[in-house]
Amino acid sequence: MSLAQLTGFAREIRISTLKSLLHLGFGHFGGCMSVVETLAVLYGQVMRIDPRDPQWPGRDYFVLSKGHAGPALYSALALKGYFPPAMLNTLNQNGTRLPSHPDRLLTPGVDATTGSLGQGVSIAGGLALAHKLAGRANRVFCITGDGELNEGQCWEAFQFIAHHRLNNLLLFVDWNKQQLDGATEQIIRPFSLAEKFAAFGFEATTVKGDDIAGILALASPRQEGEDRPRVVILDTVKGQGVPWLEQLSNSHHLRLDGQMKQCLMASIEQLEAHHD
Ligand SMILES: Cc1ncc(C[n+]2csc(CCOP(=O)(O)OP(=O)(O)O)c2C)c(N)n1
Ligand SMILES: [Mg+2]
Repeated sequence: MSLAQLTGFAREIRISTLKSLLHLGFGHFGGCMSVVETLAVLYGQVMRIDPRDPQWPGRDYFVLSKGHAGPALYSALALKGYFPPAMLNTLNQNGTRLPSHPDRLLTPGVDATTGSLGQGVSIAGGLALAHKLAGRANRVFCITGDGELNEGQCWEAFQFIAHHRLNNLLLFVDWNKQQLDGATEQIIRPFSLAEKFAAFGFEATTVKGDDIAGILALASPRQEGEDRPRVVILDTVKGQGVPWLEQLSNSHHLRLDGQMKQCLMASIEQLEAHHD
């Protein structure tokens, strides 16, 4: 996809995610919005995948370690053709194949079951090691949240990933500066993520989380000899791309009241009216 197409794909993911959450009436709005552009780059351009054959052994793998952003992933998958977009209206309903958090046994295209924060990073490390040991070219992509980094398990996994020189794994941190119950600075101060990752053996780069060209440039495969795994710190805003959500300090999980529904419908209309 061209940059313009990726921008359009991101907008489609954003609209579709907002619609599915509006239909449900509640959900993790803020953290879904902040990963939209990264999902667009990965699913629109970077990952080798075959939506007609979700289990294709040669595919690249994706682990949404911040599993509460599942609805954004589902929209990307539906738009890529893994399943009919109409299924998005079953989000988080009884009997659905789209639970609020991803389940690899339920949803075509979901490679890892996540939602318990910290665990996805370890799963991604294990997948990357398995591919490397087998001499396979599959890559592994993983998105973790900045609040999720409070989990000690993440840092165990990062040591493991760097020790095993898993340069076939690309890690993204959604640095939206907010977690469930407030600002990350207030809850457990993260200090410099880039310096911490560098100390853990990663090559760390920060990019604006809506800079599609910048994210794309950092997602290229590591070259021969570039043994350090790469982490891309996404400088995002919780609620990204939806102005009234960006203003909220509590967009982590919203149960929509009448006024919020109106705001959301207006935002969807604006996004739908916009053409690049
Ligand atoms: C082990 C575990 N503890 C607590 C939770 C509840 N929980 C869900 S999201 C969240 C906050 C995560 O913050 P962050 O990673 O910054 O997410 P984002 O801002 O990207 O939405 C918490 C505490 C969980 N899912 N798993
Ligand atoms: Mg966060």
